Amino acid sequence: MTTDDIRYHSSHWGTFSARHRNGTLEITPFAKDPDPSPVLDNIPAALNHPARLSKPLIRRGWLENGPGPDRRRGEDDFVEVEWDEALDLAAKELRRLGAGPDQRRDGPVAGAHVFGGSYGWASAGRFHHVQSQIHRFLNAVFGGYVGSVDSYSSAAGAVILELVWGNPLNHPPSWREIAEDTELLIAFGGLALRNHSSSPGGTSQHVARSTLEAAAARGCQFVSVSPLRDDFADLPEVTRLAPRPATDVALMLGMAWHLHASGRVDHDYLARYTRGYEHFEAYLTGKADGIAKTPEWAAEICDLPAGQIVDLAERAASKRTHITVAYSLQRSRYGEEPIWMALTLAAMLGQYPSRGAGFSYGLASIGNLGKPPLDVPLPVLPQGRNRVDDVIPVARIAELLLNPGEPYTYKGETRHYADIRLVYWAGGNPFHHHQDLEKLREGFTRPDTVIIHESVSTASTRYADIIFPATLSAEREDIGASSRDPFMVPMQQLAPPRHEARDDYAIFTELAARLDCKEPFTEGRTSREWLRHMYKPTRRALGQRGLPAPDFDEFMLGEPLELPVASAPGHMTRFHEDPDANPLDTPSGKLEIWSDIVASSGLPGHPAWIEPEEWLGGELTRIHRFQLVANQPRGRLHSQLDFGATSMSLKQDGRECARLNPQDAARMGIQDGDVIRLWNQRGATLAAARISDDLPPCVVQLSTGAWYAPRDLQGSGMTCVNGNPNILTSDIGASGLSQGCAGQLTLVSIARWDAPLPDAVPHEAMLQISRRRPREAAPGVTPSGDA
Ligand code: PGD
Repeated sequence: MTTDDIRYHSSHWGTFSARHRNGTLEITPFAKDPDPSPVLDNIPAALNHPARLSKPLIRRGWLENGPGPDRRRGEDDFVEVEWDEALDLAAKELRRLGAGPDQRRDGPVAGAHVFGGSYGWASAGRFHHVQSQIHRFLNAVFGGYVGSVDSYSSAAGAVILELVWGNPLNHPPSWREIAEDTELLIAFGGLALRNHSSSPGGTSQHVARSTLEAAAARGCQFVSVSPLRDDFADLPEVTRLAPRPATDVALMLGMAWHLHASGRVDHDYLARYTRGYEHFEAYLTGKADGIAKTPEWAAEICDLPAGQIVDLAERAASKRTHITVAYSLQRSRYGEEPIWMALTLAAMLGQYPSRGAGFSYGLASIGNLGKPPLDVPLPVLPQGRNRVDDVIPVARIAELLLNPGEPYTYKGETRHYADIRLVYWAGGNPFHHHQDLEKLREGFTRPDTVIIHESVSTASTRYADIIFPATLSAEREDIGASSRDPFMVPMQQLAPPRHEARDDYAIFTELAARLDCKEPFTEGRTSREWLRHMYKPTRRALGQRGLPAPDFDEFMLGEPLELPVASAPGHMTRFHEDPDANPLDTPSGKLEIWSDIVASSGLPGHPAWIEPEEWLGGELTRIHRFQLVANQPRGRLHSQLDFGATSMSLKQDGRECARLNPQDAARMGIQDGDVIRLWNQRGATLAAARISDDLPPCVVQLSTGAWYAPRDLQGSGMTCVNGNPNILTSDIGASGLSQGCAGQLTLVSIARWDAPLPDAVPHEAMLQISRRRPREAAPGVTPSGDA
């Protein structure tokens, strides 16, 4: 690329153009993005960062002893090897586990012992999307794999809504309606702009801020219900309520009781569009359990004055009200309940059929939610057929590895965990995203072999046996597009691959060739031929609509291409027009305020307040007094590019910062900048204190994403010195219904760290890489037996 050569590219957190100037990559946000994300500034450091992986690596224990369960996984050093050797070794091991052309015929499938769920956000780009690549590869060589369903972002919410509202993807929220028609927007969990900044697959326009400003200019009022002030933009007309974390359901029940007691419930709406309200009403009034869910009852739980709860119910009933719930609320124990209860509250208000009123889920939690759907198909890489009929709820990975054959429940069914011999991961960072990381570490000792593709030495690579260095998205060309984003981006290559990194596609192709499965995996196409092939349906649809439809080469050399959006009314509008003709995709076809399936799962059959184990009103506060909010970071996406400029600017000496309230800090003698230890029964982490009025007493906030670096410190036990909160969070599912990630809220203790301070571990020092010992024995792939 020459100095003036400007190229386009896309990331989950924004579209941009780039050029090289004075030896660095200069990034310019897309001109049509009204509110670009500062996370873009993390990209330039990535290309040449010392944390980039330069050669394939093999864990020494695996190299010397062959595959098998091994407690040294995570402790061992790694040996650099040449590509051919690493590929030969990996292929030999895959073949030993059953991979090969035989798997393409009917019969037993070796993939039943392969975990390929491989959760993670990976990078933008429709072809190099590594989740699609890995699934296609495992289908081609193993006949399938044990997969995963739902996401860490939204499992409890998605599962409950699918049962009581229909697939949430069919009922997207609409920023436009909020800008134009909503009079009162109540946001449980706020509308955090830092979460809106990213969307899987890329986002070319960040519209939340301008939409909220437009709504405010029209007179719309906002209520943000969250312990964190910055969960909602700084706008006039924002009422901020900070109930105890995890008590939103009680607050909503108090509002519902007031609507009931003051005759404001719209029974016509309930009769026409919902099922089972009578069960909920019996619970609300106390007829069922002797406890009326009055505002006073709610106030005790939420630690808000009852008058504020009544006032909020009155405001909701007197204005065109839209109730939205953030994903964060359901990433907690019984996370299904706040989502279901908010939907029920909106139904009780009965305003749902009016434009701008009603209920939505995840409005700012994902950047593109709220934008209209596209009217043309997007490029897709087919994944092939998975003949293994076995998936886990995604957040049950540690249980899967630790408990083969054991039963668990999901959506009202009892299932059993598979026996996993191979874990193959690409595009995710489980030692960032999972809860109770010490338990996950134990789980990762169990398989015979763990293979990971990564661009950088994340914590997860330390728990692998074979690491293949992958290119960054900036080092390859692709097509950037996402189902609700109006621009399709030619992702032009910004730099050649660093060191010996290869594209995931190239790595899988080499392995497939060694396993005699190259043709089914590649179908004879190079990357560019795949892109050309995948582009065709979009181009054809554009042409059919009489819109500009550049050919593939023109597109790849051009600017982002604007795509048409659909204007047909959404399913909810049609349902409200005629619920019999356009039923919802639920068992009854209506909004279910009572669900037989939920009732059969062990949860109450209607939305209810269920006391979680770890909340500020519970017994455990006698031991751990602080509620940790482990939310999404503002300086990066999850753990990605943690070494980038924006992310590093928010750390102290390379360590993550935790915010706490001034009263708590004063009581414990903690000054801004002191290092504190946060701990509980599961582990400990060190973080730099930031004292802030933006959160209430007894709440501490430490975002996810610092690279996990556990050390066994004297007097502290297993302690992450970089500030990853997931050593503290609980690995219990949201409930036996959804088994969703419940990592958002945890009880912890805090104290100033006065012992000698260990340094944070730099990103480039996560792995111990050593040279091969002289005359090292040729590596074997004979299993070393159970350890
Ligand atoms: P990322 O940091 O995005 O986190 O978990 P996720 O695993 O998605 O990891 C993506 C990894 O893929 C990075 O390490 C990156 O380097 C790598 N990668 C990117 N592109 C490529 C590529 O092209 N090829 C290859 N081979 N690798 C690539 C996120 C998850 O964390 C999510 S979505 C949520 S919402 C959860 N949130 C919480 C939470 O709120 N609270 C807690 N306590 N825990 C959470 N964990 C979850």
